[in-house]
Amino acid sequence: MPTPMESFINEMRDLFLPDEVYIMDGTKEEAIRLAEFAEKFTIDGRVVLKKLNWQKYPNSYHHSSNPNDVARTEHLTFVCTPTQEEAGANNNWLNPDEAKNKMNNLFKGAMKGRTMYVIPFVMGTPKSRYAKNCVQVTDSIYVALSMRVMSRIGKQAIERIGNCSDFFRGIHSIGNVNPDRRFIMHFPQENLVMSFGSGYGGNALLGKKCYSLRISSYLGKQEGWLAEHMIIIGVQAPDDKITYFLGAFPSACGKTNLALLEPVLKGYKVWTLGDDIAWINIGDNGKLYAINPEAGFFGVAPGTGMKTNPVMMKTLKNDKFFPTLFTNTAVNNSDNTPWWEGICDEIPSDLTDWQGRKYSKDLGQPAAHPNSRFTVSIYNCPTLSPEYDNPYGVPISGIIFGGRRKDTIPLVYEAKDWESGVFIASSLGSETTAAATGKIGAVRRDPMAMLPFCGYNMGDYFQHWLNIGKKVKELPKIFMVNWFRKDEDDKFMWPGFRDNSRIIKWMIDIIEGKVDAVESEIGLLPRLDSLDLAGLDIDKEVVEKLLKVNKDDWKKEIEMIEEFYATFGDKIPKELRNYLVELKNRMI
Ligand code: SAT
Ligand code: MN
Repeated sequence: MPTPMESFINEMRDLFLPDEVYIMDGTKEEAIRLAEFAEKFTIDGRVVLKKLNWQKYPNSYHHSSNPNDVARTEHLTFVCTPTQEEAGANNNWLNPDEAKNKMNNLFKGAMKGRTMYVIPFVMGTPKSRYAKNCVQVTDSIYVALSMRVMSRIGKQAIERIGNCSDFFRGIHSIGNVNPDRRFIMHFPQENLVMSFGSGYGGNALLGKKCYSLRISSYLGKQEGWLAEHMIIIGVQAPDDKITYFLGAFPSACGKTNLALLEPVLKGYKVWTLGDDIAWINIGDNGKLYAINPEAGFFGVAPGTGMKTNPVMMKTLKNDKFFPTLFTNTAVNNSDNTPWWEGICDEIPSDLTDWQGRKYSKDLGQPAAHPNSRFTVSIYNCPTLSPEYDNPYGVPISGIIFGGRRKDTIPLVYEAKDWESGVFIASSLGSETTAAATGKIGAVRRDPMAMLPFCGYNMGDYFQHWLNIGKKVKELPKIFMVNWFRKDEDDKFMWPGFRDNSRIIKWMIDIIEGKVDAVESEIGLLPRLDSLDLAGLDIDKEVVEKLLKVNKDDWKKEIEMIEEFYATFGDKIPKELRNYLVELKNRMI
């Protein structure tokens, strides 16, 4: 009798008709062999991997994708629940049978002449009861190698799966990278994702957003836990005590920089546990514990440099894990290293842009694609927390939400209780930047930074958050931050980056009851003298402005939140609707 995993592989072989089936064992030798093969192998007329300078960037390769395939395609991403209501206004929906027919037609024979890579993997450290078993098939060697970096693949997963049929099934083929035949279909009820026509990270590394957020958020709802788009950090204070935080930020708010922060404050240190996804469970003692299901960073390259994120630069140059991949970055030909805008101040003279053309400033385009990425093991990270592989996860004392807002939202405030914290998170907004499509500067609502990643109706999701709050014994404190407030001259008032550690210190002091806060209409604000601003050149008046709650701004904010809530109809929990009414009354 074949095991359920073997049956799945057989079924996939019969569907895709590959020339060969290769089951990954997850060893370094295997990865080296596959990478060497990928250096000679072409897809779409492009060599899959090009070796970079290993003296400067050990184990590194460059990959260019099809120019039509450089980001997640939200409009082609579907949640296929039995009813549309389950998927909610936050998801594109298709009937599951219709979706499967469509995908099976695309999949039929799609791997003729190709190898089907079978990737057994575990999300989370295999020893953990919170970890989940998964199997992905793919015909992309780039995807197969990326999955080795981002998760625990191979033998350890095969052993964990054993004879079980309870594992996530991820079915992927890059097809012929045709944007008209590109779909990412989620079937939460069946623990299944089907993806066709894209080789890009979030569309193709199915353990990442597809499984660890969309499918897992649904599982979490069923099983009483949370799958969140959050960083996990431990902040060590001068007394050596470590306080663990989660943090959720929409894109372009410096989320990864915070995950790898070097605090400006003496005696403080940030330990990194995750930069993107947290699975949060209620531990045996009734407190919240978080694990990072991933094993690597899939980060945006542009803007990453020694000034903005020195720890990430060191991570990228570390030689611990094979391989490190750079996708759609430029290449500096003088020393064969990856290059992108923001890595340093000077533009090298001999640069190849992300599409393989000789770079010239006159083209008026960046050399690296704005969404170019690095894929690097978390074990390369010099600030990796010793608790990263702890099967129970780390106990969470604070949850930080943040957005990019030039006005309205103070530098920091604390939610009075869990419910108001859920309200703050549910109405999280951030201004769009040039990197995102659409109007620059418009406020886009992105509850819990989960809008594109919640695999079920967002109204039910808010209710699930409220329910978790009722079950947890010692709830973490919830904070809202805004590093991006501007003055009348359109200048940022707060320095940001390493100075954000001053705000984290205040949070730790609040958690430990060392300082108290001032009540306001929106929550609890810091007292001016409880912020550690030593050595920072900032006027008292500026800090006062940073912390100001302006009622006129808030009246507009509340109107916008009302409009946003309306898109979910009567699915918004009554606790949140009531809170909004109370807030409105406080602004009169
Ligand atoms: O491609 S991912 O979804 O993993 C990253 C992103 O686009 O946010
Ligand atoms: Mn993300």
